[in-house]
Amino acid sequence: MNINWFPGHMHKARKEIGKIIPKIDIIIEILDARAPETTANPLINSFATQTSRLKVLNKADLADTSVTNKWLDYFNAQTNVVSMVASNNNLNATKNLLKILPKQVDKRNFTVRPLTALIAGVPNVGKSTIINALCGKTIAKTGNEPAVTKTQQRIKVTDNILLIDTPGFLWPKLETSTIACKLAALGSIKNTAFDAIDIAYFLMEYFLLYYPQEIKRRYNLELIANVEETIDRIAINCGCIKRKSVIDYDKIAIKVINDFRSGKLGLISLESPET
Ligand SMILES: Nc1nc2c(ncn2[C@@H]2O[C@H](COP(=O)(O)OP(=O)(O)OP(=O)(O)O)[C@@H](O)[C@H]2O)c(=O)[nH]1
Ligand SMILES: [Mg+2]
Repeated sequence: MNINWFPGHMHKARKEIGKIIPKIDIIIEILDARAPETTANPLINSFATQTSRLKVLNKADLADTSVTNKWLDYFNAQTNVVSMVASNNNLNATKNLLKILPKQVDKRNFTVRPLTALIAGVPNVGKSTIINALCGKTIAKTGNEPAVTKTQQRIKVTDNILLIDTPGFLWPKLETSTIACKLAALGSIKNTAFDAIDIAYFLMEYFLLYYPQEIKRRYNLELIANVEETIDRIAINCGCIKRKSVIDYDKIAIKVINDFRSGKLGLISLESPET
């Protein structure tokens, strides 16, 4: 399966980030805690080898906590990288960012020129939401779809800290279909750019391997069969049937994807440092 979604505004966003990198004290890379490796944009590495880096595993409220802890250990063991978790439902965790930031950059007088941090990441990981949480009010536009932020926005969160919100962007060629499927499942690729049925089967194969209990519980299944049969049974249990008893695969696929995205399946991670 080939999913590529790199519209013009992403190309522009990438160029504009490249231009301001020399004026940045630190890059705050927002990752999705459910897939911190897949949501790490390789283009950010390419133009910021010298700039210090803080990785934030956001949406931790949706991820498998034990896996997230493994990711934190994994990243914190790397040189020049500090990582932390953030989530919608734990404001204290997110606000921790303001305490960690000054410790990660070279000391200078921030009252003369504020500490300037660039918030970057793939679409829909929660960059603008984090900025709003830090400000305590809605300043940046957010939305449950990719490519909500279209231009850079500078926001002074304290007298000494300036954050720059940026539009999420991907990279022109997604190397493997696994990467593309995960980005699609997480909502970083526009829904119209992929086939929901492909993504639902991809997810179900993974869930049956790593999270079968969650699938049984959510869809009232007694036994787990193979992927095809499981999707068919779920469709029947959820009433995703068209006329003449034919399964509505589009409808059940969208349901499975949405159940994963919203956390209705439970706390699930799509990758761990070991895999
Ligand atoms: N469950 C959960 N949802 C979150 C969290 N952070 C953000 N969201 C949701 O994720 C969606 C995307 O958030 P945004 O802040 O717009 O994401 P963004 O990274 O700025 O996206 P672009 O501007 O499109 O690149 C919104 O529906 C948010 O409410 C979180 O920690 N937990
Ligand atoms: Mg945004």
